[in-house]
Amino acid sequence: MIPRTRVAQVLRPLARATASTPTAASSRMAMRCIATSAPRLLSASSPRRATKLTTEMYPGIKRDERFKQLSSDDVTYFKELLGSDSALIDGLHQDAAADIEPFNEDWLHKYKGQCRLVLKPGSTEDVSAILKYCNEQKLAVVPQGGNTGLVGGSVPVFDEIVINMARMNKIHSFDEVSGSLVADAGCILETTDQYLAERGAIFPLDLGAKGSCHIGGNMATNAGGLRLLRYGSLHGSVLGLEVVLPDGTIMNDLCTLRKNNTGYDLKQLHIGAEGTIGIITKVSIQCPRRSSAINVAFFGLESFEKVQQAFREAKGQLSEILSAFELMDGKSQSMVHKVRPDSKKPLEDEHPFYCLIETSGSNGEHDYAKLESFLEDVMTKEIITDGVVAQDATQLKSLWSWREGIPECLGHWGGTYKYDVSIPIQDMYAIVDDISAKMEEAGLVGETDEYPVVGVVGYGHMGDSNLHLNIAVRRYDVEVEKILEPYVYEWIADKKGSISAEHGLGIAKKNYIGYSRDETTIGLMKQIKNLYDPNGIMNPYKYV
Ligand code: FAD
Ligand code: 2HG
Ligand code: ZN
Repeated sequence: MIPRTRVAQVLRPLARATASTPTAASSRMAMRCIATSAPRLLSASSPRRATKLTTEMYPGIKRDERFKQLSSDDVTYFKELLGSDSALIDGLHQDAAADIEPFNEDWLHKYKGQCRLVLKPGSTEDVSAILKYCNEQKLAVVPQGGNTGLVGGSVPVFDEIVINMARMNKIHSFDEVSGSLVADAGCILETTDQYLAERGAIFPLDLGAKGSCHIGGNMATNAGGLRLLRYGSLHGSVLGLEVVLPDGTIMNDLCTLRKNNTGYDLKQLHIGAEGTIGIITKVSIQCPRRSSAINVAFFGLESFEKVQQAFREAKGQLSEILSAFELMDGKSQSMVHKVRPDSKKPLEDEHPFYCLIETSGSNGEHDYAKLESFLEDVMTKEIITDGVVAQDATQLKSLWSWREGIPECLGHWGGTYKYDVSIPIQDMYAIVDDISAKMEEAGLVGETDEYPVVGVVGYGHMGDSNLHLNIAVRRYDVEVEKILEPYVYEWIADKKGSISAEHGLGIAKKNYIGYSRDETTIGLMKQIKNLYDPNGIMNPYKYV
């Protein structure tokens, strides 16, 4: 049983707020605005191999003959339209491979396209003119935000033109009474959240890639992230969107009201459409008040059964102040530690499972009392084995880094196979043990370079029954893939789970959609795609 003194040692009351002195709670809140990791910065020692072209990895995909090859005339048209050299990267007339590479290759270094033109529109009208032209000329395009997507959706497969939204990054308005924010799609999530923090509000989404991803990309993927448990899905918080359709038509549905039942809610189709039926250019979103008291606790537990018990207790006892309940298995934490040996581990001993709980409320003393009594209760009941609570902003950030840093650390050895699944909660972790055993049996896991697999880990958003099954590898390897697919998808379908809880389909899961959607639903999706994009120019070879 966890010694009670340990919790007594680590917990202390929050300082009271005064007008002039920053409190522990307010400094914690400020700290949460700071990105804990810059997603593109993999450790310099990462032994990364050159990324293969997607067309080599997927030899079955053929270039769609309906699409025109890019010509000099096309490039001239776009140069005149955008009017500035910095708004375009021309790889047709010059060798711009190095400049184009960051737009051609995904964050995982798993997918690599052959694009020779990157366009960076500066306005909705630019996007409209680009798409109108591309649609008439049958030039295929890939909308791109921060390029942090994990399913290969944000990069071309063949020579599609990349339309990168980074230059459209203005915040247009924020109503401090209603909480509605209107901003360009290319605003970086973290920057937008900082803007809101200065006004006492919070963006209702947070994720590890916040320093790079765009809010337009977040909408296009219907990103879930670390606090869906508290703020809900973007389908609920988005109030309106401005979207440019594939023929250049601008759909202005930038409503700033919470209630609007006048007809079909067309914006919902674009949330999670992954750039296949239009380009989101502006977002209107409901932003809650930022909590003034934030606490983070980190515990070790001896079984997944205990994790479920802790979650049930947390929901019951912390109810309205619970803002995150994240799960990490022991293996994921030891791999983070291997990559960052200088970071002090939150708990001295090793545990099979860890959880991170965050509370966010408006009354520090009340929240503290609730958290303290929750922790005492779960320790007394021997649900958790050991635990710590952040005492200041630095500790809070450090505890979160053990969770948020997992995707980046797992990439350290060369690559990661990622499965992002929803499974009924009682079965959520079993797939990790199952895949781990299969990899071991096949002799694919080991410490040295001859073994492709470094480790099989599970972590994720326990509060949403969303597990991230990750297989960290030294190289992408066909023997590993044979074990994983379609087995993982069959496993999920058998449990009536979802093969894509939050990252989307992209190219990675296009062929597996049938494991989570029936034929009628897929048929309707295809009709919608054809209705909006009859020439198929938007993000081809992906999604449905
Ligand atoms: P991109 O990667 O550029 O694009 C993603 C898709 O959206 C592509 O299909 C692209 O064509 C389309 N798209 C982009 N912008 C637009 C636009 N303006 N209009 C139309 N289509 C567009 N995801 C989660 O859900 N939860 C997480 O917790 C989470 N954590 C992550 C942590 C790390 C370290 C990393 C690297 C990724 C994480 N992701 C997570 C995945 C990724 O960050 C999200 O999917 C994010 O929403 C993608 O935004 P982006 O701007 O980078 O989009
Ligand atoms: C997270 O929750 C992200 O950290 C990324 O969704 C998960 O990399 C992954 O598999
Ligand atoms: Zn996630």
